[in-house]
Amino acid sequence: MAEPVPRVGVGVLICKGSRVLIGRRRSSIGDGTYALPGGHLDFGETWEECAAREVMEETGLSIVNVKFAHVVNTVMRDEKRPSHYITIFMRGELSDPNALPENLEPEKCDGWEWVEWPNVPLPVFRPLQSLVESGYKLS
Ligand code: 8DG
Ligand code: MG
Ligand code: MG
Repeated sequence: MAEPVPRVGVGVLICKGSRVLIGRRRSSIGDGTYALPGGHLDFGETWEECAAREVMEETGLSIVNVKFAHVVNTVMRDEKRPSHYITIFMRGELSDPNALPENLEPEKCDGWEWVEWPNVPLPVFRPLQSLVESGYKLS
């Protein structure tokens, strides 16, 4: 098998006042942990495009004012699939403040909920834990 390489993940803080959208992962990486909507950066994509696309694919929500928030480097050797991610965290707001999230990929996520940042339920997905520990503030 080819030597594994670091990959780029994009995690999205969908900000609704002081709350963000969180879901429990169903995946070979971080299974059962709480994470932000997001996914892999596709070839040729901007970070903003990737953030908006993944949020739409996973929640059906449209986001605006998408901006860079933070970046972390995470080596996860102890996962079912050992991996190394550079995670670009982006932030955005709902284009319709009354829109409700849908769980459009139920095989990958148990469901979405709004939580008060930075009080993410445990256990937290490692890259998101690093974001919390960085002291990142929404405002
Ligand atoms: P894709 O392969 O369809 O692009 O993505 P996905 O099916 O949505 O995969 P994902 O597991 O949600 O995201 C891809 C990888 O991105 C994931 O295996 C690990 C990495 N990743 C981070 N941080 C975050 C995060 O905060 N949220 C999400 N969803 N993924 C993240 O490194
Ligand atoms: Mg996805
Ligand atoms: Mg995803």
